[in-house]
This record gives sequence, C-alpha cells and structure tokens, in this order.
Amino acid sequence: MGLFDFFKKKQTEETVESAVEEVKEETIAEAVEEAAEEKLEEEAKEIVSEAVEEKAEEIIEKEAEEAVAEAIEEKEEIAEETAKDEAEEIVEEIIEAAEEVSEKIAEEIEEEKAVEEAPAEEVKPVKKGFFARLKEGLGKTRNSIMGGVDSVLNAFTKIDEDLFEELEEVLIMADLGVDTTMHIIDTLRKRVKKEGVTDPAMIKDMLSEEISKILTEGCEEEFEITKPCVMLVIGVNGVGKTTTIGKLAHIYKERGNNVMLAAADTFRAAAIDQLEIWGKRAGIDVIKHEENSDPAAVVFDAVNAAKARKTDILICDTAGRLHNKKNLMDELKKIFRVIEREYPDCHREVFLVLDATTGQNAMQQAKIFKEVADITGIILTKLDGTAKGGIVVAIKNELKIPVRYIGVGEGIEDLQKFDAESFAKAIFGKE
Ligand SMILES: Nc1nc2c(ncn2[C@@H]2O[C@H](COP(=O)(O)OP(=O)(O)O)[C@@H](O)[C@H]2O)c(=O)[nH]1
Ligand SMILES: [Mg+2]
Repeated sequence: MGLFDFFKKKQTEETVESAVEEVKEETIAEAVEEAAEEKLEEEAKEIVSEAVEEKAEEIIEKEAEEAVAEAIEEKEEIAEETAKDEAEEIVEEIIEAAEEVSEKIAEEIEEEKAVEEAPAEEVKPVKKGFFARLKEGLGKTRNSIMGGVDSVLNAFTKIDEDLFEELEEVLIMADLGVDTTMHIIDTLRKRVKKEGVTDPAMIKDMLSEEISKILTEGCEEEFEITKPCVMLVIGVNGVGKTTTIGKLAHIYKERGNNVMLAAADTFRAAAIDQLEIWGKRAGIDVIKHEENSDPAAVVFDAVNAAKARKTDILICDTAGRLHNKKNLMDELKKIFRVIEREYPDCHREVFLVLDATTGQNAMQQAKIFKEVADITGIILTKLDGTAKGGIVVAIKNELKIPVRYIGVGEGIEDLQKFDAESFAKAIFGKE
C-alpha cells in the first residue's frame, strides 16, 4: 500500500470511527431522554393515581357520612311516626273509655228516669242511686271502722276503762286522728255516766251519733257556687287534681253552665295533655301554654278569656311541688294576684285535693297548704277502695275547712258533693 492509500484508509477509519461515535452519542442521548421521559411519565402516573385515590377516599367518606345522616333521619322519622301512632292509639283508647263511661251514665239516667216514672213508691230514686254509690265506695271504711268497733263491743260484758281504751285504738287505726278520737271518747265517757248506760252494745249508736255530729256541724246549708267563679285546684302531685277537675267540669256543664279549664300545671307536658283529654271528653275549652311556661301567665290568659266569653266557671289546674315550699308559695301567690287584679268581681274558690288513701299524711299536706293559701274547701279523692275514709272526720274536726266533694272512683260521674249526713249514714248507718 502506498502512503496515500495508507492515509486515505486512516482517514476513512477515523471518519467511520467519529461517525460511529456520533451515532453512539446520539443513541445514548436519545436513550437518556427516553428514560427520563419514561421516569417522568411514571412519576406523573404515580402522582395522578395517588390524587385519584385520595379523591376517591374523600368521596367515599363523604358518601358514607351522607348515608349515615340519611339513615339517622329516616330512623328518627320512623320513631316519630311510631310515637305519633302510639299517642293516637292511647288517645283513642281514652276516648273509647270515656264514651263507655258516658254510655253508662246515660243508661243509669234512663234507669233512674224509668224508676221515677213508675207509680208512686216511697223511695226517691235519684237519692237512692247516689247513696248506693256512696255506700259502695265507702264499703271498706265501713267494714274497717264498724268491724273494729263491733269486735271490741262484743268482747266486753260491761262498760269500763279497758273498753274505752280499746275503742280508742280502733278509731285511731281507722284514721280519725288522735285529737278527734280523744274528743269522741271523752264525750262517750261523759254520756255513759250521765245516761247511766251499762250495756256495751249501746255504745255503738252513741258513737255513730257523735261522729255524725262532728261531720254535720256547720254543714246545714248546702254548698252552692256563686257565679262567675274562678276555681283554683291545688294539692300534691298524684292526689287526683286533674281527674277531679274533669269530673267538676262535667258536673257543672251538665247543670247548664259555661265552663272553661286552664292548664296551669305547666310542669310536665303530660299534665297539659291530660287536662285537654278531660276537656275534650266534657266538650269544654282548655286554655294552655307550652310546657314549663309561667303558670300565672296561663291563668292571666284564661281569666281574660273567661271574662270575654262570659264563662260561668273557670277551673284552673296547678302543679303541686310540695318539696319546694318557697316555690309553691311564690307560684300560688302570683296566681292569686293575677286573679285579684284581672277579675276582682269574680267569686273565688280554692279547693285543696287530698288523697284519702294517704291517711294522716293527707292531714300533714293540708297543714302545709293552709299556710300558703286561703283554702275554701277540701276535695277528698280515692275514698273507694280505701279503709282510711275516717280521715274525713279528722279533717272536719281538726282543720276547720269544709269538705266539699268526695271522689269515689275514677269515672267522670264518680265525684259527689259531700253530704255529711249521707256520709255518716253510709259508714255508721244500720244495714
Ligand atoms: N280510685 C280512684 N282513683 C282516683 C280518684 N281520683 C283520681 N284517681 C286516680 O288517681 C291518679 C292520679 O290522678 P291525677 O288527676 O292525675 O292527679 P294529679 O297529679 O293531682 O292531677 C289517676 O290514676 C286517677 O285516675 C278517685 O276518686 N278514685
Ligand atoms: Mg294533674
């Protein structure tokens, strides 16, 4: 090979080499670029997928929250509907019961009418119905007092101090109260001595006479309401205030009066509803506010409504929270002030309701209420089914407040005007 050829070959080799080198570099650069792009793409994908995942989680969370909220709402709606249904059922049941009671009354009236229309007989049918119910209601009291008295008297052949002591025990056990019992026994001792009585059996009639005397004293005139009248019904929870108001409303409406009720026991919503049910039963308007509102404000509205509508008798229910005497006193005072200011011309009655089944406890309640209110009359409830009816004698003798009505059952007709003579006869009268 010549020198030229050698150089040419070398140059060619170099050219090839550099070309190869160039291609190599290019390829590498391309590969690097590609790799970088690939990496970027991968990272981007990763970022995107992360973002997507996060978003998805967020959406799922939100949806779950919404679903839970919806479920709760649905549940609440169902609960509300169930409660409503239940309440409606209860109201229906109560109305049904009331209808039954009124049917019974209608039947009784029919019966009494039938007897009245029957040819002349010596008995007074209406009086008989009333007295029979009274006697039935007082059955346990009668058995308790008279049973005890009989067994003492039968155990003795002569009248001595032991007999009086045992009799004393019987009367105290029958809830006549210690003071009243002492008074009765003292009177009996004096009479036995004065009248020269020796037969223990004679004591029974004397006892009946003395107790009747206590009950009837000062009750010669029949109690009548002066109209327009605002009646305030007070007493401890559960004694029967609302039930008694329902019965009173019925009695006065039946006699042709315009009657209105005020739900001033705002302590529990149930108390307002209960009065409304009685109002509905008797077809009488009930003035009410919301639960926990001011009782005096309810009375304010009721008194003004009664004036505007020329209502004959407005009967106000109240809450009896005796455990807080100061509150009770303030609440009652405020109510009295409202009545005095808004309706000075109305006649006022303050009825204290006492539960006969609580015996001497009822006396304690009466003493406390006497301190906070000018009680004009006592209504003694639940005399049916209790043997503690003797409490009437203690109330009459010790409190010096007249007993106006007595409750002898839960029905709308089971409230009787207190007739001392009939009462004494129902317990002590001969069979
Ligand atoms: N056996 C009987 N139950 C009565 C009489 N008066 C009321 N009740 C019952 O006593 C309970 C309490 O009565 P309620 O009027 O709500 O008492 P308040 O809390 O004083 O209003 C109810 O179950 C009444 O039905 C009654 O003369 N005889
Ligand atoms: Mg009540």
